[in-house]
Amino acid sequence: MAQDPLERVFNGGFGEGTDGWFASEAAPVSVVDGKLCADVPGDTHQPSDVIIGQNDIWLQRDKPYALSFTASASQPVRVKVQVQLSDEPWTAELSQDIALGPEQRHTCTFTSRVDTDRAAVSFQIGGNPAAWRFRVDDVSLTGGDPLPPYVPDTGPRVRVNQVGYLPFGPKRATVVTDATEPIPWQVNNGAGITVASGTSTPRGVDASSGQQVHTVDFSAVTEDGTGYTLSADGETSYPFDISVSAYDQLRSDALHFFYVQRSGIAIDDALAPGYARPAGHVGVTPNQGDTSVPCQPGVGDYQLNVRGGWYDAGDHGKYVVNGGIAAYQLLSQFERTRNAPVARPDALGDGSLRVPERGNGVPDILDEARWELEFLLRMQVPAGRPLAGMAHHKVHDEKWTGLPLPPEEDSQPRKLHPPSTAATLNLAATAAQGARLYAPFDPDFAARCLTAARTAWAAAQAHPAILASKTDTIGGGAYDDAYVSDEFYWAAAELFITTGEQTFLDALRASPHWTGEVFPPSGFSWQDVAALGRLDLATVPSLLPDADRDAARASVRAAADQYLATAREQAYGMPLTKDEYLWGSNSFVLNKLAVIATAFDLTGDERYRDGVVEGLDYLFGRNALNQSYVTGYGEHHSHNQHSRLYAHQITPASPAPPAGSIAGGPNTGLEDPKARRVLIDRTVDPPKRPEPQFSYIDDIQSWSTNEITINWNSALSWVISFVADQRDGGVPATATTSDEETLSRAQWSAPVD
Ligand code: 9MR
Repeated sequence: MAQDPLERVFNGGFGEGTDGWFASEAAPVSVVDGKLCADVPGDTHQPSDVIIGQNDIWLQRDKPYALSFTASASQPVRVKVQVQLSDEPWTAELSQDIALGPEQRHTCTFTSRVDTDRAAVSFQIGGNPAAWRFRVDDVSLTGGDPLPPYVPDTGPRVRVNQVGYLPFGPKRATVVTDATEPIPWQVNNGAGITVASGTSTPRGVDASSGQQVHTVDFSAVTEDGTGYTLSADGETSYPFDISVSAYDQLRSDALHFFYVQRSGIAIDDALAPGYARPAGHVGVTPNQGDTSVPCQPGVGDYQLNVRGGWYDAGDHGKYVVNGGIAAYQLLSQFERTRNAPVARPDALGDGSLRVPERGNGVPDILDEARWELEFLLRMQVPAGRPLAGMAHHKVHDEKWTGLPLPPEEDSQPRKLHPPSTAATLNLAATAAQGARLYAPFDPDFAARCLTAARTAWAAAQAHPAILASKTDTIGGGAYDDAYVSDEFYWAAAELFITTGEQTFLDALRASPHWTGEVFPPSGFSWQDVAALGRLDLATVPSLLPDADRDAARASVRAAADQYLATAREQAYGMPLTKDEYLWGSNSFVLNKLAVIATAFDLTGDERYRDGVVEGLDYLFGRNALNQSYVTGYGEHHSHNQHSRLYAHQITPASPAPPAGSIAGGPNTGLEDPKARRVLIDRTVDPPKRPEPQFSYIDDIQSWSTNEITINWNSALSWVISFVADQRDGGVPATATTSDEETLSRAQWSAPVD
């Protein structure tokens, strides 16, 4: 049945579990027989000591409302029912004491004196002397004008890359229009002078947005400038730049994100203005970590000092599998500048980033990656303990904390969760990678990395199937992974590249991924890491036999071709099909772009580079929502991402996510209640879920569409670094020769450019 358009309460019948409802920690709630049930303790003093309620309720001034619900109490009690502001000054529009006993329907009426979208319906059920059980069902608040279905603000129907186009690169845009025939378009420069015009290409209905669209190609415009606009069908796009340096600042900002996410160190205002904070989780009260963190019961009777590393995302957890792929991508971003024909290593060199280690003679990107690597090493089970050499899967709070919460104020106990094969192999892979990259700068650290990597490899061989539990989701994410053959392949690849030892080549050859597919159609991810090994076998100089390297390179090209074919089918130009809008979809786009970029590094074929450049347009606004998903970049950009550290949307005193933070992006799974509540249209029967590209909301509560994480920013950072390296689009002469020649010329030699 379609929802009453006057209904203000979401999920008042609890058909969707506890979605949309909050409850005091003292009274855990569950849904039993379709009713919300809570065991209310008897030792509280006043009604407001225990509250069950719902926020984000809309009220209109001078309109009458009726709140009704069916409730019962296991023994006679008095409770208070309120409709009130959910933040200061907390004033109540309705406040009524009610006696509860056997099940009964109650109705209370009131007229609102305020206009607000931040009211709450609350049942204040504390203050009764003995413990009791509260049951409630069919909560309804009706009144006010009918609510229109949610319509996102999508701005002009002409969709461009709001950040900028590279002078040499492809310049395409997408126009949402009902026109069935080609329509005229024109590009104006910042002075308002028309510099190009033409007609569009109708593309029919776009599968991932459900929109009827045309594409426009204005690649012929190559002059540097700001304030360009594209007009078509009576609409004018947001302004954009054409600039050789369009991505230079983002290259720095995308990496700066990692500094601000650091655990275990005070963030310096001089380096990150507005983001200064004391060190988080260094054993200082109220923190209960991370300098001496005990194992979970049954896992071990020891503590580890696991300080440092990066906070994973909007939570304060630290997870070895996700830390692994993020550290890999930073190290790979650096390593690429050593091997790729078109690269600018100085852009990542010492003094290039806003980090405390600048000026220490080590490329800053390696300083940043080391912050994580040191943490990963600390997660290894010490010699003499059960499962020695394995890595603990994760360390995080015992319970989920609320927003906002600066890291240094987190008072939850933290625990080491059981070691896993996947975490152990992430450690082996990244430590092996680190061993070769830090060797010129700090041989002792490099040696420590290699020893840890070998130990981890041996431990994983001995315990090849210890899998992290997918139900271990209290207080932190699971990062579970049922298949670890890809982690074995990746670790073997990194160990082989670094050491050249036959054992690791044998392990590679024995892997199902040696000849098998390693590039999933949906793109690689923290769970699917064989591609990382293959990309390095294809690009990093090693003792890999030539024929095997050729095969690895051919597979990268084939995957890039496949991803480009996907992008060509999309009127918005990105390599993502309508079925691939999953949690972190923006990172899937980026990781596919990284594969396409690698194909360019290997071949110099400009089709690949153009594909990467065009794919980015989608992330910076050429999409159904006209949304740039990177904070601080583009006219209409995400800035309310889910984070306990950057909770400006909730608390003005807390900063917004730093410039250069990428949001997870549209996710048809809509795994959080905020996204479900806002994006599913319940005024129709059956309720209508949004099209894939519309499955996103820039709201801090929508963690499944709008979180920030280290593995998404590492993907952004890698790709932006590639694109920023391209400068004016010059391709070294040799890059058009066979790829074997290109790479052998570039191997460990002085970089071109
Ligand atoms: O990025 C992860 C995504 O691939 C999973 O589908 C999702 C659910 O398991 O978890 C995501 O990771 C989250 C992690 O579990 C906890 N920290 C925040 C991460 C990003 O949302």
